[in-house]
Amino acid sequence: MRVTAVRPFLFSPAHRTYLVVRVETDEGLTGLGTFGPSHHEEAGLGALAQLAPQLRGADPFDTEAIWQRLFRCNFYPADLVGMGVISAIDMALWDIKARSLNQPLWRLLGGKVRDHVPLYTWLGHVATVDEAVSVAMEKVRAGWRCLRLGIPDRDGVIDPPVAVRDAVERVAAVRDAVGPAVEICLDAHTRLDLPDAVTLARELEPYNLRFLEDPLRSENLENYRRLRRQTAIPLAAGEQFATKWRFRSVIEEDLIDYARIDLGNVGGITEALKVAGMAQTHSIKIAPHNPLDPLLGAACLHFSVATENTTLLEAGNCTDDFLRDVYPTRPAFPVANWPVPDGPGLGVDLNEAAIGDYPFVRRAPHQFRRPDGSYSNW
Ligand code: KDG
Ligand code: MG
Repeated sequence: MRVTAVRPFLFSPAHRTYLVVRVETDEGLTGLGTFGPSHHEEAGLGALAQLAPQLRGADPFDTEAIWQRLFRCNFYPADLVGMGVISAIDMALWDIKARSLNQPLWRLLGGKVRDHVPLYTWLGHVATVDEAVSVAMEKVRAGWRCLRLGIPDRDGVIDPPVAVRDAVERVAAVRDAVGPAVEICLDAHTRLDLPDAVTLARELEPYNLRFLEDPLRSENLENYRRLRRQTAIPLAAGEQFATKWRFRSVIEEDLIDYARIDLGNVGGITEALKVAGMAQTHSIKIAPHNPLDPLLGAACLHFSVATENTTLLEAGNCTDDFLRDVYPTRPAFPVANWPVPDGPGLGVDLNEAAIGDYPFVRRAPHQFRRPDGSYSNW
């Protein structure tokens, strides 16, 4: 079997833009993959145009050799955008491999190590403490057993001390409402600098969180070393990391407890498996980052079924009705625990005709400010 074409699809449903890749072969089998770096999709299209010719005539089973070639062919090591493209291609190649053997993808990754994959769900944008409690209770009544809150902005302004107080207040109220048995995570989304991250971590310790995610910007790992020395709260990071090399320090220095591997950013399934192995040597768990669509969700599901230290998966946008027209087939989505899927490959089909209903729209990314008008991570 040989690769004959790599076809990109850039489209913008209501809430965000997607870049999906279909790899085609001379045997009629095709595979799908999704580009992870949000708000970089147009750059991804360009990077894909440069990399795709490397794939023509390749054997889809040669995922390791193809990964090496795509990563090194342009001399300069691939950055986040390049790795987003390599991730999408890699996912599609694994999809083809599994489909050619008529097996679910997890079987090619070593088989299942669990009977289902525990999930956590977002509370979404909640404007007040009361709303956070009411949404949390709604989720618990629906059967969810792990909830994720965020660091609230106030009308697009992130004033760190205020955001920290607001976040702690919400966690305290939700913990009080749901009780000790329901797990809570908080995603600080890299919005804080070290002093505020230390305050947040320490003030959250009494609420027994599963983890505190992205407490700091990911460029300066020295701050993770300093934060780690000042709190016992479990830390999670990694959604912004492209390649195993970016994970090396946080794993080897035990700076995190959960690696938030994003299969659309890190370098696909091939690279994610390597990071999971690195993490296992430090008893670091994996909680794959899954914010995009049912296609990334399916890749995360198969990966989670087959990797021992993946103990929790972000539910993401994978409900059965989400972009049903674009993805008519996908693993059925549950509440709380995702069963092991049994369809061939990733188990996702793409309806190209439906994509035409969502023409690409260039949208400005979220713009958060500090009170003085300076720019904040969102
Ligand atoms: O894709 C960008 C955001 O949607 C994503 O980063 C959200 O941090 C996030 C998460 O953990 O899902
Ligand atoms: Mg996050």
